[in-house]
Amino acid sequence: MKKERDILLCDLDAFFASVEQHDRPELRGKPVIVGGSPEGRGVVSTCSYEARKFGVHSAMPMKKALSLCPSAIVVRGRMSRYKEIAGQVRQIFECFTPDIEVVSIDEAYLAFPAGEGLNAGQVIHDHIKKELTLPISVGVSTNKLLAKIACELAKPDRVKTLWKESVNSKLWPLSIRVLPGIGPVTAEKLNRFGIKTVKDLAAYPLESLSRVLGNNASIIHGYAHGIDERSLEFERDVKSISEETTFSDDLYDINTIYAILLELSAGVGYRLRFANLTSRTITIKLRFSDFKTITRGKTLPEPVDSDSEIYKITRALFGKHRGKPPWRLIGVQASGLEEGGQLSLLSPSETEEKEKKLTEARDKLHKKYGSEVIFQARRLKKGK
Ligand code: TTP
Ligand code: MG
Repeated sequence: MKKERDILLCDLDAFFASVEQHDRPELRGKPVIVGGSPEGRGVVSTCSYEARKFGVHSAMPMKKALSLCPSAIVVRGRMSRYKEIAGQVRQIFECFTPDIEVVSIDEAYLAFPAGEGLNAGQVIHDHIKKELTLPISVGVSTNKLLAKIACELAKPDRVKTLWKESVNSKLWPLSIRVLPGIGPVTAEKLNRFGIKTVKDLAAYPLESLSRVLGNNASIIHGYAHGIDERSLEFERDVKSISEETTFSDDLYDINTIYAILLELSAGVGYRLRFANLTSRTITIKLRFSDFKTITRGKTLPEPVDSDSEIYKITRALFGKHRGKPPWRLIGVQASGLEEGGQLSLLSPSETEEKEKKLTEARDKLHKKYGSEVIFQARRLKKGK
């Protein structure tokens, strides 16, 4: 039998916007939108809760956002800063448990022994408020689904539980859209059968539901009853680690691509080392403006985990397969994972020197190009 554990979902509130408000006190209490420029095809990455009152939300065209909230202050994204803070948040999580599944840049599931979840959630919440002065919401339950929904109910800046016993009173009144796997299209389909709330879905016979939802019906029906068998995927169990970035505008500049590749490589490298893994196959993913998407990989004689090695490979792969600009998305994936760190053929001082140079190069590129690139997609993706 599976061991009962408490599961927490920790998700920072209005993450990019909160970091901007943290770093620039004059933005606090104001509607702040992080995203691309209103000219062109800029979209909202996220916005502060003050802006959400006006109906602004992620992925909305910036033009529309500003027509809803003309007083909003628009800030271009600073991905390296958000990543830095995400790293600090993760370090805090690591102080409390090694069992962490990172879902996205600002969201992670944490597991605790049964009965300890609520206390852990409160302590983590308070710790992040105190150490980083950032708002975070924490959902506590015994599975991922209920922890996630508890977190939605907790937002902003609180800790909430949603135990199985409260499914009828707290989950059932909600829209079916809260359930994973139910996007706008599926919701619309279900609405046509009179299924609007989670309660409607829970009461709907599974057999009939299968005719509408196919193979996913029993899992989603289970969700409607608060049942979720998904286990946490710790980095030590995953088969690949990847990060990718979609640009809000088509990107033509090759140096910006190099800067992004460097950052993605460093992100993947960090996560490999964090999980004490090395990778034998490094792959890049490229999407062109016509949405054609390619992946090209290289399998290595010796596995790697260092930022500089990964960057070198991705840069060479990009050079060979870059095709015709502009580009819409770029991603880096490490697969062929093996336990244990990379054996360095260099002496420690040589390695240090190499890493130092790399960091300097990264900082230089950032200064020059960083602010021109708006990251609109969820950046941290876990491969399967
Ligand atoms: P989310 O956690 O989905 O959103 P959020 O933290 O801004 O707000 P909430 O309080 O609802 O959690 O995403 C985390 C960050 O990822 C967000 O701050 C910006 C970025 N992001 C985008 O760039 N584009 C998107 O479409 C979404 C959803 C997020
Ligand atoms: Mg968030």
